Amino acid sequence: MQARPQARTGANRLAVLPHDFIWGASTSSYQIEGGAREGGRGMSIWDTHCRETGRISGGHTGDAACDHYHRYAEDVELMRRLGMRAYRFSVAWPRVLPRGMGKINETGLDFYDRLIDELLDSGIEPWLCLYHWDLPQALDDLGGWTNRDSAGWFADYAALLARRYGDRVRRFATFNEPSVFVLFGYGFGWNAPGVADRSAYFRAMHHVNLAHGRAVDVLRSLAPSASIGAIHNRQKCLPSSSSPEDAHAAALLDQHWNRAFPDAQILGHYPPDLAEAVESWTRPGDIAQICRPIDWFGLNHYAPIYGKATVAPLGFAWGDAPGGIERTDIGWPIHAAAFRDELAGTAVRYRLPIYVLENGYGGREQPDAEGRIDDRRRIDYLDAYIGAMAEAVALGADIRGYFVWSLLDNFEWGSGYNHRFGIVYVDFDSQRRIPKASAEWYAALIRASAGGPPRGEEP
Ligand code: GCO
Repeated sequence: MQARPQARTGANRLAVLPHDFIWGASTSSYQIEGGAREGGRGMSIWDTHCRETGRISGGHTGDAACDHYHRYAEDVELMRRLGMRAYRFSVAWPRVLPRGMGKINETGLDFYDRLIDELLDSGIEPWLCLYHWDLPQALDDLGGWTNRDSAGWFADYAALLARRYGDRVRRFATFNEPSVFVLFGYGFGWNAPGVADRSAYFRAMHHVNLAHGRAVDVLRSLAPSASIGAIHNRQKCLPSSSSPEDAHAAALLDQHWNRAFPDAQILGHYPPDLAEAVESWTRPGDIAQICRPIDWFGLNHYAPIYGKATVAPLGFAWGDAPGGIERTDIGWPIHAAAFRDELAGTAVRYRLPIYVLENGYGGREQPDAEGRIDDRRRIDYLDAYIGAMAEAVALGADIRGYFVWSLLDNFEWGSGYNHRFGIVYVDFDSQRRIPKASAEWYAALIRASAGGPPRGEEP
């Protein structure tokens, strides 16, 4: 048994957190479920993407992933043992509607019934994300998010989930990181469906926003106790160099990366440099349909990102961080103060309760000779970032939960299984789970988090 690490974020720093502060973990369907050909599941755009040569490191796919489809009870027990109060997961749209619409797959619905019931029986609150990037391939064949009908497809999918799970699930997130899957999937072409086209990018941006608003209406009407939000990445956008061109590119990247979706969904307008570009796809009443009242802001954050000048159609390119900064084992910058500032800024801009629904450390750790994983760098990262979150609370940000990314090492998109984000190690050959030192540290932190004064009614 590994030495039980003391929570270095002193309990006194956590005293600013509300007494009902929620500690949890997050995952996503394509990254952990596996069972890609089981139980009637249909193809997703990521099944297709992984089969395109050169797309994924090592030719890895999500076919087996963490085999959560079969091992979900074991994984829920892990969370219970670690003292987690909540679990954010996503439903694989093609597992419940194999062609994205029409014929329902009862076996797929049954899987999430079992998962939700296992969580509730273990005293863990299910947080259900409707979409974490695995669009049914059959809908992509109809244009996917570039097709304005996608808002209706998504609303019908939301209705199916609300009717089936609304009696047991209160927390619903419409989308995970829309700016990432739209920019990387339709702007840069790096992620599924691998399109790099300016027009497709802005059509997808607007239709995903429309789909969000349509789903909020459906959830409100079919799951009356629903507490609804959306999950957005919020990261400071910095220039790769001191050139004025890179500064302009970073400012433009900020509008696309941080504001294209929350500004439309919460403030009721697109950022200035995007409004004209989406105008072609906007119809009267669209903004009112997009901007529907929600209950909380889901915030994902790892590190600042960098923009640089380019002649490419979007006017910015993905830049590198300058040398000489601290980085994780997979090269991501470490900058806890930027997290604090992002939380404080988000609280002021959107004036919603905030739940941190992703934050974590990407590494490459392997078990030592005794089979232990002493991931000290992950503990240091989590300690620094949770401390920064507490500082943001002390500055007045209404932050009500923290969900570590991730419970398990999992399929990290283009990096396959090479980048490990779990506090629990997964041996992908045997599917054995090994809690890392960070898991025990996180459990100790949860116990130490006495929390401060109540904050009134939860949203
Ligand atoms: C994202 C996704 C997660 C990632 C995690 C680490 O932000 O890309 O929400 O699916 O796995 O953020 O990159």
